[in-house]
Amino acid sequence: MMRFVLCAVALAACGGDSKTPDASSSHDGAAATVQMVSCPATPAATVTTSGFMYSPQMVTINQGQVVKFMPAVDHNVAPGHNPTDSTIADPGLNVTFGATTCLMFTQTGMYGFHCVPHGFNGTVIVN
Ligand SMILES: [Cu+2]
Repeated sequence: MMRFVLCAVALAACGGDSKTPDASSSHDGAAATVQMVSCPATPAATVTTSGFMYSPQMVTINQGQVVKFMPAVDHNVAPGHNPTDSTIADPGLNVTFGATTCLMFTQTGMYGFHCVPHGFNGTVIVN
């Protein structure tokens, strides 16, 4: 009887075929290192928009810290600078128009992002 129960549990654990959202399925095939997380009470930095720019346009944080993005309804956040430069265009660096989204940066580097309809840029430096 115990043996049967253990097998049933194992099957249940392995039987799920639900597809986990995977950033590696993005267009360039790169796995996202920037991850969406629940907003902490005190994020390391907050990026909003002011007119046609991010405010602030550049923030510096430490590895593993979280940036809270709050673009206005007519602006969004997409990976990389426009035009493309040497900043990291991480596929996880995405925020919908007007959405409040917290992103954790788990790797050091200089991450670029931009607003798609307007082309202005922002940068997160992760030390
Ligand atoms: Cu915009």
